[in-house]
Amino acid sequence: MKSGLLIDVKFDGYGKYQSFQKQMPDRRIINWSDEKNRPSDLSNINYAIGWHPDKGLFASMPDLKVMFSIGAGVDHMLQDPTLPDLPLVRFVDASLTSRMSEWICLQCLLHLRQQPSYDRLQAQRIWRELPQPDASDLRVGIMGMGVLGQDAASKLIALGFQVNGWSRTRKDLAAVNCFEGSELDAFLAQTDILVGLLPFTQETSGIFNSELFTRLSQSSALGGPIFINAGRGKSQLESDVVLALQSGALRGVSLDVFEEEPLSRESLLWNMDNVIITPHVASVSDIDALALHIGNQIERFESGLKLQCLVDKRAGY
Ligand code: NDP
Ligand code: OXD
Repeated sequence: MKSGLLIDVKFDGYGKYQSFQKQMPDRRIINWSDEKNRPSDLSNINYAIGWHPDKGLFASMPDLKVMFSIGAGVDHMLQDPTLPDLPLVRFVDASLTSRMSEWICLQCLLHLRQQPSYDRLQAQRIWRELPQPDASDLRVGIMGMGVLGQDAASKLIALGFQVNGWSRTRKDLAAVNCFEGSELDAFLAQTDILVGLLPFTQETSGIFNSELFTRLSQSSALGGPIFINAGRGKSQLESDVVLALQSGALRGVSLDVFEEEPLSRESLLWNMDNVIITPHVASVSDIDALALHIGNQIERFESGLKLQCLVDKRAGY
């Protein structure tokens, strides 16, 4: 039996843990959420998977060599100040990427085609045609041009939108007007639909706020800027989002992520016009794909190859 892989994630259903055993039949798989069967001896466990791992757990594993995040984001994992100084691999996968692009394209199309307004009219049994701009009249600005941002950009372009991208380092992408960190002003001034696909770090904390919303283009064919966020909730100030919707600084919003999850039942956002809420499901990790990814990375590591999808812990993503 090969060294152990500890899973400190509460998956719903035993079958999800079985995916890892099927993928790695000769490895000892330890399900940490099965409290009754937790081993008391954590030696000879070289790998650990987490999302929001128990504080200090990974630090208490004497033979740990590589840590894995079950998601693309690693902010939860980096919250543990005792996290050992070991390689941290995040989840990058075709199914995760295309699911996110589906959600982003869906939200852009819902706002383009005024679906929230049609939903309200339908509820009142009113037959009324609303203005219908072309996708090509609208500039989608994506903040975060990593794996997910770049894929969403190419699919939005295929739908006819104009696409701008902003990231810490400038990208060179066909058909996307790319901006780097210091060019945020110019980027925002050319953005009608703002898409957040940023990781949560010290720099991105609260970045989507009133001051930023007022810098968005005021000449949108939709009558005002739209804000869409599927990155992390703590990058947005929800009280500012509400104020911006009330003042008209934002015309519509789609949010998949929130400062506190689940979103409080008291939040004003639930009942506001032109607000679409989904419960952090824009792109859920497929467990079979995750098990395959982790199995492949362990195989690479054990054959002396470089790990892929490594996190830069100092940058925070
Ligand atoms: P990547 O690491 O591939 O991309 C992150 C992008 O953000 C990069 O372009 C990076 O710039 C940019 N960035 C980071 N910090 C800054 C900054 N301070 N200023 C400007 N740009 C910055 O991540 P992914 O695309 O794979 O994922 C993005 C995020 O999406 C995840 O971290 C996670 O939070 C979220 N997510 C949400 C899901 C959901 O279901 N809602 C599902 C999956 C992910 P540069 O390229 O220069 O490094
Ligand atoms: C992720 C997420 O980071 O689902 O993968 O939020």
